[in-house]
Amino acid sequence: MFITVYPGSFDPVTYGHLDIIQRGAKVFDKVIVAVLENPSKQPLFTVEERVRLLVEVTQEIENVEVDSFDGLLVDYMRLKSAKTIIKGLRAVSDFEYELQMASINRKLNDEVETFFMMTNNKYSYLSSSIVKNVAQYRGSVKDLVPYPVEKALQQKFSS
Ligand code: COD
Repeated sequence: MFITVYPGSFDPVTYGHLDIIQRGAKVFDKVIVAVLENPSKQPLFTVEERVRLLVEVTQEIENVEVDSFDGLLVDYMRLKSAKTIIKGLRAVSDFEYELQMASINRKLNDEVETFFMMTNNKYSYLSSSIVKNVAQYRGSVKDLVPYPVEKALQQKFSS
């Protein structure tokens, strides 16, 4: 069975992420969407909230599992018996960072292979940060994130 891990912050999940998950699920037997629990970052959503939203928006894709992890990605992958990582690429700026990440992950475990999926042109400008920015100033995020995320953002910024 070909298990792949799609790691990220997903703070929150956007249509750009979801597109990568849907396409990844067509290529691999199982996609584990792994939310990083990063104590050095100050996320808008807790890890539990991010996992819950991901579960909700991926519930119709049979071979997708949502989980969270902390520490090194390669250690988490060993735990899950996964040998591949999928990442999304939007622009050249993503490439530099992702090349560095793929190289260090390979250095830490030379059996790990990173696969890159080009962004869907519709979502090439989309990031969680942009979504949070728009939502914070009460702009419409309807076309940027699934409905449960839109609602969760409204709740965050109204409280
Ligand atoms: N279209 C296509 N892809 C997209 C889009 C979009 N619109 N938006 C985001 N993506 C892709 C990103 O390129 C990325 O591949 C993925 O989706 C997740 O994005 P984010 O922004 O939610 O998550 P990141 O980039 O903050 O996640 C970073 C990781 C958690 C993957 C990374 O920090 C990590 O692996 N940390 C674990 C510690 C570790 O092992 N570090 C390596 C050794 S130092």
